Formats: sequence, C-alpha cells, structure tokens
Amino acid sequence: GPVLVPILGDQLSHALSSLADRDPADTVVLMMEVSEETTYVRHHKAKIVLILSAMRHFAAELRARGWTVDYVALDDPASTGSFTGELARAVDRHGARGVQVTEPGEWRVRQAMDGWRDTLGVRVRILPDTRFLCPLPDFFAWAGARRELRMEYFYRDMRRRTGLLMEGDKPAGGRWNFDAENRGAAEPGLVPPLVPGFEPDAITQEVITLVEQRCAGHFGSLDRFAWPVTAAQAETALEAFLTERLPLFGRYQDAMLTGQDTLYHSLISPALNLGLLDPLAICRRAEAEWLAGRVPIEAAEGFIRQIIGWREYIRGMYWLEMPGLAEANHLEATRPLPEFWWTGETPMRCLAEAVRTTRDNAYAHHIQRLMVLGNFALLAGIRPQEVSDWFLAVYADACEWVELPNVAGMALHADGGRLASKPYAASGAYIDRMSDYCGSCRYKVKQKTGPDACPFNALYWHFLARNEARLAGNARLFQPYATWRKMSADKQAEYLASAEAFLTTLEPARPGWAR
Ligand code: FAD
Ligand code: DLZ
Ligand code: SF4
Repeated sequence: GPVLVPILGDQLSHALSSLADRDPADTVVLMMEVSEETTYVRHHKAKIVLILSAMRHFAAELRARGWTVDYVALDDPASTGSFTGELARAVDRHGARGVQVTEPGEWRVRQAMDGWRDTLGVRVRILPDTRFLCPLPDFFAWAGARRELRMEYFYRDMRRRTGLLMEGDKPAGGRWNFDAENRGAAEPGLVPPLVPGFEPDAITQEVITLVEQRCAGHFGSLDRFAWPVTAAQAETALEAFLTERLPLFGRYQDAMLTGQDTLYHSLISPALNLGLLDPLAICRRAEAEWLAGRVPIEAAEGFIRQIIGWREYIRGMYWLEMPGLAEANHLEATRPLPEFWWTGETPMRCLAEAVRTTRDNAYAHHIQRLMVLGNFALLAGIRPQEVSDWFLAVYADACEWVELPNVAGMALHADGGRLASKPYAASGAYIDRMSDYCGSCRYKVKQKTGPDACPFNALYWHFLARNEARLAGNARLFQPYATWRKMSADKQAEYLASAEAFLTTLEPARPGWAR
C-alpha cells in the first residue's frame, strides 16, 4: 500500500517536510477535521472557521497539484473524533505500509504521535518542522550553554544565521535593536489604513454554517469574518501591510486607541501559524522595503525581530519547558478568571475594549494582550491555567506552542522568570500614557485609592506587596520596592484595602466557557 501523510490544521504549507520526498503516485495525504481538536478548548467560532476553511482550501490545492487527498469532514458520521482514531481507520482503509508526518506544534499531539509508533502496526516517521528557522536541537544547545535565556541574544544569533539586516558581521544601521525609536503613544485622531478583508466564499460559507450548528455556545462572533483562508489571500494581506502599515509599525507598536482594532499591526499571525505564509520570506520582503528606502530601519528591524526573534524564541522555550510550563504557577495565583473576560461587561474601559475586539475579531494586538489583559491577570493573581485556557480559546492565531509561553512566561511570570527578566506589571499610568481609554472610563486614572480610583493603581501595590518574598530580590524591581517601603503604614494599608475591596467585586466565570 501507499505511505500515508497526515497533514494537521496548522501544517498548511506546500513545502512541508513530510511531503518533500514523497511521490504523489505512492502517497495518500490524510486531512482530518476532528471534534477532539475543535473542543479541547471551546475555541472562538472564527478560529474554528478559519482553520477548517483553510484546511479545505489547502486540500483542494493539493489535489490540483496531483496529490491524492483523503479528507475526513467534521460531520462524517463514521468519524472517531480524534487524530489517533482517524489515522488508524485510514491505515486500514488504504492498506498503508507506513506513515510519514511533520512534528506537530503541540505537546499534547506529540504525545499522541509518539504513541502511534506502538499502536498502528506500521512504520511511523516523524520529521522536523522546517518551517521554523531555528531547529529545536540548535535551540536546546543555545539554551543549554546559558544560565539566563534572554531573547535579545538569541535574536542576534538569528540575525547572523539568516543574514537579515546584516552588513557583513555588523548589524545594519549600527545597532541590533531600535526599540528606543519605537514605542510611541497613540495620538487621538490617528487614522490607520484599513486592513483588507476577504469575503467568505462558498467553502467558507459552508464551514460557517457547520460551526454555527455545532459550536453555537462557543465564544465570539462570526459577523465580521474576513481572515485570509488561502496562501494567495494571505499574500494580498501581507502586501497591504508592507506598503501601508510597516513604515509606522515600530512607532505605534505599543499604542492603543478606542475602536481602532488593528492600528499598524500586520495581522499575519493567523496565516503564519497555519502555514499559509513563510516566516523567512516575510522577513526578506520587509528587509527589501528598507533597502528600497520605503521604510525606516526602526520599522523593519522591529518587525523582523518579532518574527525571527520573539516567535522563534517562544517556540524554542515551549519545547524546552514542556510539560512543566502548562502547570507552572511560580506566584501561586489562585483567583478564578472573572466572568467579564467572556462578556466584556466591566466599567474598566481598557479591558472592555480588549474583550470587545477579541469577541468581534478573534484578535487583539500585542499590547492589549500583554499590558491590559495580561497585566490585569498578573496583578489580580488569576490562576495561570485559567488565563491560558482563555487565550488559547479566543484568538485566531492561538496555537499552544506560542500562546502558553506568552501567557505563563511573558505575561504572568508563572515560570519564575525563565522567559522574561521581570514581570510586566504596570499601574494605570502606563495604560493612560499609551492609549486614549482613560478619558472615557468610569474610573479616574489619577486617583490612587477608593471606589472611583483606577483599579490598576491599588492592584499594582497589592501585587508587589503580596509577592515581596519572591520578587524583592529582582534588581529590576528595586525602585518600586524602595518606593513601597518608603510609604507610610497608613498609605500602604489604604492601597491594600482598596485593592481587596475591588477584588471582592470580581465574579468568577461561569463554568463551560472554556472547557
Ligand atoms: P504584529 O504586531 O504585526 O507582529 C508581527 C508578528 O510577530 C506576529 O504575527 C507574530 O508572528 C510575531 N510576534 C510578535 N510578538 C510575538 C510574541 N510575543 N510571540 C510570538 N510571536 C510574536 N501570538 C500568536 O501567534 N498566538 C498566540 O496565541 C499568542 N498569544 C499571546 C498571548 C499573550 C498574553 C501575549 C502577550 C502575546 C501573545 N502572542 C500570540 C504574541 C503577539 O501578541 C501576537 O503574535 C500578535 O499580537 C499577533 O498580531 P499581529 O500579527 O498583528 O502581530
Ligand atoms: C485548532 C484546530 C481545530 C479547531 N480543529 C482542527 C481540526 O479539526 N483538524 C486539525 O487537523 N487541526 C485542527 N486544529 C489545529 C490543531 O489543533 C493543531 O494542528 C494541533 O494542535 C497541532 O499540534
Ligand atoms: Fe483602564 Fe484604569 Fe484607564 Fe479605566 S482608568 S481605562 S481601568 S487604566
């Protein structure tokens, strides 16, 4: 029989390693829509539509290129509902002599794949995922030789390895990192370019109907579904970003504006994570824009750093730290996730906006995820596993390998600082500086304590005070702890009481939203 090549929902790349040495005449590609994947968390409806529609489009492309594709649809009555069950059925169905597969993005699926070797009764070859620029063995070697795993040093190695923005062995423009030029605040009245949307075609419409039927209770709206579902559409979206938004990408990277859900961000993460775009090709295009003089170095460098730096580093950290990372809770945070993370019903303007764009678009930009949602969860001491389930469920780009290190490591310090050298904790002043939210919030950002004060202000000190034993030794928190200790006992007590009063108002989420 033929060799069976399973292609998972985030492996939609024609250059996939599992296809590279295969002859179409002797290969059956297996694609599986399975209920286990659509429900292990209750994903945002738009995330499910995106993945299933992209899978169906990709299967059609494979067939047009001469591959035989066996496609199991979500509503196939014979389906066992899991990758393992469907693979076993397919091995029988085709009398397959072996299975060849590209390693998956998630630990959970890797465990299942390793099990296939014992249970399937045929040879199983698991190949590295060459779409990432840093092979995992190289990352482990890099990490093994260091005590502190800082992204910045990893990133410099990736610049040298790819030659991106290099002049010989020196960084282009004389510096590795131009962040000092970035990080501008939002200016009221700023009107960023519109992001191209893609009208659902017949295939997407069919998936929308399926998801509305089967996932009616899941979070999120499908009213504005416009994500690219093919490589060609993703290319159109990328082109619009490179020409219209990349020049100001760096400057407004950390800005937030009411009603402006995309600003100068690329919105490429969903297509990139599914495999519709190639990370190195994207970076070469951004570099070319700089070489042609159409974008400043700080924009090109800032953008390329996110992809060859952060994205690759995060992926390495995931595989380095799993399975422990999924359970990590260094700060012993135990508060349940509040219901308003699902409903958006909170008088806190910044959080209401972050939940709204998440519901409408299955998207929020980085600084909303990190400094509004993440910061709130950190300061309020929400249990990391509940926060992680939320992030994994709600974003179109959420794959566990990238979601979990960002949530547990970067946002919540649950890994004890393996990933980020200090917790990203901030009071209301930071959000006020970077956004226009506070002016229309029912809370007063300049007020420190009491029922009308911005809750972030007292929560910030509550967080530092309750974690003093764990965090006071952190050199980067020296200044805040010095300030805390200089405060009068009365002032300290007022902050703590104000935070406690706020925390008691938080209503825990109803069960069933996420799992
Ligand atoms: P841009 O701002 O345009 O950035 C360009 C690209 O850089 C992104 O598409 C992404 O591929 C990469 N990138 C930027 N920052 C990061 C980062 N911290 N980690 C990895 N890649 C990065 N990203 C995901 O792809 N999936 C997730 O589930 C996810 N969850 C996150 C959860 C939290 C708490 C935080 C703080 C960040 C998370 N991120 C996640 C990273 C980042 O926020 C998103 O990649 C980004 O917002 C996607 O939008 P964009 O494509 O417009 O990004
Ligand atoms: C996220 C997701 C969803 C919702 N559905 C499917 C599916 O039906 N079939 C599939 O192959 N992949 C799906 N995915 C993406 C997978 O969860 C992802 O490929 C693995 O978790 C990677 O390890
Ligand atoms: Fe958010 Fe506080 Fe500003 Fe309100 S005042 S928008 S809660 S930072």
